[in-house]
Amino acid sequence: MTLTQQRRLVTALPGPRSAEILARKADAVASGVAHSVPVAVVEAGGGVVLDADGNSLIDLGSGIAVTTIGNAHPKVAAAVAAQVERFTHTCFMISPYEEYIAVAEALNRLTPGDFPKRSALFNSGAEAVENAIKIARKHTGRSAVVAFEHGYHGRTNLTMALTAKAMPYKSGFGPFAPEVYRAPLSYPFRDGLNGADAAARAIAIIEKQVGAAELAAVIIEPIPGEGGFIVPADGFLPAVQEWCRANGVVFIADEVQSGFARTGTMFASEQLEIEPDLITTAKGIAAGLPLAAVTGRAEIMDAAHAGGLGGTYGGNPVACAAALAAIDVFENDGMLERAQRIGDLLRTRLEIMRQNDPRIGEVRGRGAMMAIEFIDPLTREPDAALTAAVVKACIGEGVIVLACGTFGNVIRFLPPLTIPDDLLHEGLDVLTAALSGL
Ligand code: PLZ
Repeated sequence: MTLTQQRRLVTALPGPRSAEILARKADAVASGVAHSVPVAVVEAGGGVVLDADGNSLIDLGSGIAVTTIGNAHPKVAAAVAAQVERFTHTCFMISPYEEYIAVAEALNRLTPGDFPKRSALFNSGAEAVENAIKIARKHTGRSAVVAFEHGYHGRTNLTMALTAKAMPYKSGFGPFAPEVYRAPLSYPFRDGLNGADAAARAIAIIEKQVGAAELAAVIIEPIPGEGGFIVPADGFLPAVQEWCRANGVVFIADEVQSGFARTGTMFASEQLEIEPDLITTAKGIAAGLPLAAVTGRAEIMDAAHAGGLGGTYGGNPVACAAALAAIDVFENDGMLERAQRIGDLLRTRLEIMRQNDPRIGEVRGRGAMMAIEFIDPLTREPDAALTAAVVKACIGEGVIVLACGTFGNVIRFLPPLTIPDDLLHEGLDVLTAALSGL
């Protein structure tokens, strides 16, 4: 780690150099592509992000759960450099290479479920989700898909349809892909239901409004990311999965955000006691290079005809080299234990904050995927304005935190697992001070 691990503000944000670059952004980049931290990044690693003016910010977001093993990890940087020297692309559908196959083997081994598996590689989470649905439809010969309230699955046409929240993801971008239906999630803080009752509610709606005979797949994030880190009540996911099994419906877990050691196990599905038929992954898999995958039961994955799956860049050799290095770090450098330890630290600190401030309604999450939900203490109504103000104040003090949640009232913590404890504490100190000033 060459970057000094400290929070250091030498200018207000943005500093003059960042401001110059961001002015060019406003001129050159479509305004629909917004940003939340007013800096231009020049370097990042460990637990910090360095900007063009020399400001060093504490990173509690990992670029939305991507740089889980740390930014520019030396093993990843070395693997990428070596691969770029050998070859950068052949197109796996034209002339295959071992790196892709090794990533597929690793995914088949690491994902939950002791059954024969296959994988296919793509470029982004959305693309993986689209392909999981294609595969499920081909396997079942059915067309309908059920997604859940608070779900986020991407920004392409089919994945916009699967995503629950209209603003900013869908508004004005329709019409959306057909045959997508929505079921209620288990949201213990707001619905008070136990897992069995929440599952019965969802299944009743699926049976009445869609019908198992038409249903190809149910897709769900074990812990919804953009939707607010809502941990479903115990038993909810296993009951939904069991219903899928009994009805020949493909059960897809979208672990794009929750996968790869984030929650303290390699996949959140392990803790939530499910063995998905198919699992979608991306983000953490390649430590910042674009790579995504669908992994699952061999007989489902093999349903697509030869040539039915692919894409020019899917499983690009440079991204695969990064993934193999990252997977080595995940497996051999204590990442699961580190995620658990960060989870304990976050939960302890955030629970103290909650006890001292009734505007924090709940602390929830697993491992290094924790969140706090802000509410009006009298009505329990979501408080998006307070959330936005806290996020803005933290960023202004050099701590990158991300908001999320259907109601915009959740702050999520997704630190890189390489962040030193003292920086994590300092970030939470800044958060505590910001909140008490509002
Ligand atoms: N599935 C569960 O979390 C991406 C979205 C950021 P892509 N989440 C971050 C934004 O505002 O665009 C995500 C996810 C889950 C799918 C996706 C989509 O992954 O790699 O962004 O396509």
